[in-house]
Amino acid sequence: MKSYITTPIYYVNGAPHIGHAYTSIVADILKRNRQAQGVEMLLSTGVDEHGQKNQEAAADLGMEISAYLDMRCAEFREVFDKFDVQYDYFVRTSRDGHKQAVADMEQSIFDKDLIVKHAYTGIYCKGCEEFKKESDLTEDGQCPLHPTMKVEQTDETNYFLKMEPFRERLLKHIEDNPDFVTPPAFRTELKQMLSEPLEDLCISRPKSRVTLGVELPFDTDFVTYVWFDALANYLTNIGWPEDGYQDWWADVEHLIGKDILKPHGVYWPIMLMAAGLPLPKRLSVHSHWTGAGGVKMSKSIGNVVDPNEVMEMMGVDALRWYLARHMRADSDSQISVELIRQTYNSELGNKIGNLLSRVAKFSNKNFDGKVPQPGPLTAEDEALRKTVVDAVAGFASWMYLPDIPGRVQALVTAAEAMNEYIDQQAPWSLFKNEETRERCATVLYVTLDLQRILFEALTQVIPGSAKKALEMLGAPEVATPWKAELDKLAGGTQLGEIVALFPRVNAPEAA
Ligand code: ME8
Repeated sequence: MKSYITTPIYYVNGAPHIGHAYTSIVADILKRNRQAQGVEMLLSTGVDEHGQKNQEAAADLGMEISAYLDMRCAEFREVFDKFDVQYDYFVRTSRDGHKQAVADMEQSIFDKDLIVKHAYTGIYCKGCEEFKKESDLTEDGQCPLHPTMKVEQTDETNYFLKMEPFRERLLKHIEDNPDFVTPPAFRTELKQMLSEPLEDLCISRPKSRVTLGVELPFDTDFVTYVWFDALANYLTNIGWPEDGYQDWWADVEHLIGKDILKPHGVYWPIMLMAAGLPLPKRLSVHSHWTGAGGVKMSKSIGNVVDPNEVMEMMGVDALRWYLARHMRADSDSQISVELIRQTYNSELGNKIGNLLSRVAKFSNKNFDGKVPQPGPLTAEDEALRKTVVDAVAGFASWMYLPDIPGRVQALVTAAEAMNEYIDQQAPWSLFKNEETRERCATVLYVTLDLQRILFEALTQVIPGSAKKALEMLGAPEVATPWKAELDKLAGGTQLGEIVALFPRVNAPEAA
């Protein structure tokens, strides 16, 4: 089986930030989850290089456009690489093959008389790269998503895709496929967007205003609207219109933030219907990260979380963990360096890392650097094994975006159960008497083997740290397909070098 996950392709009018890192990291978690089930995966992420705001950002820096795009593109790639995002395809919309395929799609829709040319007067938001209605704006006439970018009154002749002929069909598709948009709050929002007749979608920009884009195949005075071009990446990445793309397209999940529900839930399906192509299987929508206290992150407030700063202070997995664990399904979630630090210390440090280092160090010292040989198991041992295996199996079954926080919580619960067991069984006391030493070995064995299972599951969330933990345990390679299986860590296995996985990070001294 094949499965294809996409992230949005990000505008390069600024450096990558935590929101971009989030969607690409959760895409990576989903990819690893499905790969562990033996599914062949394709993950695409990348950058959206066209449009007015990228063009203006290059001009603001006084840079030549292609040098500017190369610079930003490298910054995005670097963040994804540092944060262990295993993308298979890094999208750049300036790629020739992409541009040609976009032109092919436009021509095919034009040939069906679904694209018309007419004059248009409207309000344009460069931030969204979209025309807005008065009712979309705030009381002082600004775009609520981009309050610092002034909207512009625009009066031009352009090409438009007819949308209304497809509205009923799209609504029916949403009705017939309850999982087309998840979580349900965004499905409701999308249905609301489709509850009234749709205006035609402007799919061109005159070259007098924007030059950075794909030239229209049927009128060279225009470039393609950046959203039309960008959305098409999902198909051009997998080789459309050449044969073979169908295998991936049959199971595609688009991950998006709620800010871009309309282009993905309205424009994209209608573009596909107009081109006579099947709709994607699933749109998984997430809310936004805000600063502490629910305040929008902004440079002027100084509450922007810089992924690189978090990495330097606590490592890559502190951020991956926080992002996976604390995004709520359909409401905004808070993030700050301090919140990440607290979660890192309390969960990764105290609950997961300390247990491993305590048990592995004790076994290393007292059992000749080896995994102790277990004796007969007690009811308590069996109960813990069942709790952990059930929790890990629950975590590891097929995951969609909104499932991630709950699934990660199940792993924390498993770690808590192990900590409780160790406190109750107290192997350190058992070791002191000759007659309870075998029991001590069994308790250590049970926890080491269960921690192996826990860290095998954690390779999907925090791959770098999980790999180190498995090396410490002397665990065999994680098999693919994988499932939670007991007793794969043999008694007598040589333990690896014991290192602190999540060393405590103290709050920076108050200035
Ligand atoms: O919209 N919290 O690009 P973009 C969570 N080029 N996620 C966030 C976020 C936040 N605070 N801020 C941004 C575009 N994101 C288009 C997309 S796709 C064919 C074209 C993430 O740079 C989230 O995934 O504005 C959001 O949808 C995306 O970045 C917007 O990125």
